[in-house]
Amino acid sequence: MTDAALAFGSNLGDSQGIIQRAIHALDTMRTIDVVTVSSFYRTQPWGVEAQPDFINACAIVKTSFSPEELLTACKDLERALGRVPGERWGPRLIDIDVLWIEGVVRQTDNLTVPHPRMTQRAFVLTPLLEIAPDLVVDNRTIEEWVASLGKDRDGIQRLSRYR
Ligand code: PH2
Ligand code: MG
Ligand code: MG
Repeated sequence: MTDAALAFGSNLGDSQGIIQRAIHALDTMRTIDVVTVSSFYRTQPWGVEAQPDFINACAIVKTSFSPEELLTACKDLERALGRVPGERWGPRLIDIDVLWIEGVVRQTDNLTVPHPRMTQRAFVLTPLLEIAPDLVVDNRTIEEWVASLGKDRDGIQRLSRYR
């Protein structure tokens, strides 16, 4: 089993409920164990600003999937939960991103790991800081990446702890 970090985002519908369903569905798979889940955070939309606030969370999992299989499982689950194609950076029912996989650095058409924007995005780093502050990505810990964000973390609000 390999450690991996996943990010969840939603800004349509019952966002907390749908992220909970996504995490539960992943944990039910024989090939994935969910180890730790962050709190939910309310975050201001990045990229396209005229859209509802997002709910974001992160999880650490153990998986026997290959990187491509893990990505496919996440994309299939997004569809099963009702995600339909939409605008880039725009509103979405559920987004599940593969952030990091232990020992894996790769760039293919489908999958770039570590996620190319994870070290710049407060909505990813803030939940990840809660559950994996010492995780090293691109030679720096999550704690160090968070420190480099400065005031970009303003406007991020921690909501309830995951149950
Ligand atoms: N996801 C995006 C675009 N913008 N903004 C926030 N706050 N949270 C997200 O998860 C997010 C976003 C595309 O994946
Ligand atoms: Mg995303
Ligand atoms: Mg995505």
